Amino acid sequence: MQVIKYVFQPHGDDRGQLIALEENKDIPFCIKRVYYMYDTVKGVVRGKHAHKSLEQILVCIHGSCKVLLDDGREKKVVPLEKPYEGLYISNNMWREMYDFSEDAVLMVLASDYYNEDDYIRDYDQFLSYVNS
Ligand code: T46
Repeated sequence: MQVIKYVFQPHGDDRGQLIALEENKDIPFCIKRVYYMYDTVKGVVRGKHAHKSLEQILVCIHGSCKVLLDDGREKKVVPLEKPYEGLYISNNMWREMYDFSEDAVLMVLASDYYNEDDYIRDYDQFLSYVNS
């Protein structure tokens, strides 16, 4: 499995840092939705699903967390701890986000609107789906 992590170019000056993300340029798809999670309860595991067609980029803009990626054959753990790094998650990829620091803010840029029908929330169903 190839892990795709983008390193965004900050526009830094003597005031600090600024990162701009443009669709189809810094982000490899049209951004239809942005959401973020914060105040994540210690020990919690979020995600635990895959998407049939959604593509996303995860950026931990504050604090840190880990992301488990699973394509049905191989699993990889990717730490997210820099506000200038973005983890690309393709469709057909099981993901779990965990080990959130208390101050973590995880922002997600998504290629489509929220659609519950795009989710595969059962792991065995995911395995059948990707192996079919
Ligand atoms: C994903 C990972 C990285 C909405 O109403 N609109 C939205 O756009 C989203 C993402 C969620 N919701 C509602 C649905 C649930 O009632 O917010 C609640 C929590 O969503 P969920 O349990 O799906 O959150 P996570 O953290 O398990 O997963 C989310 C995304 O849903 C998912 O697409 O890939 O983050």
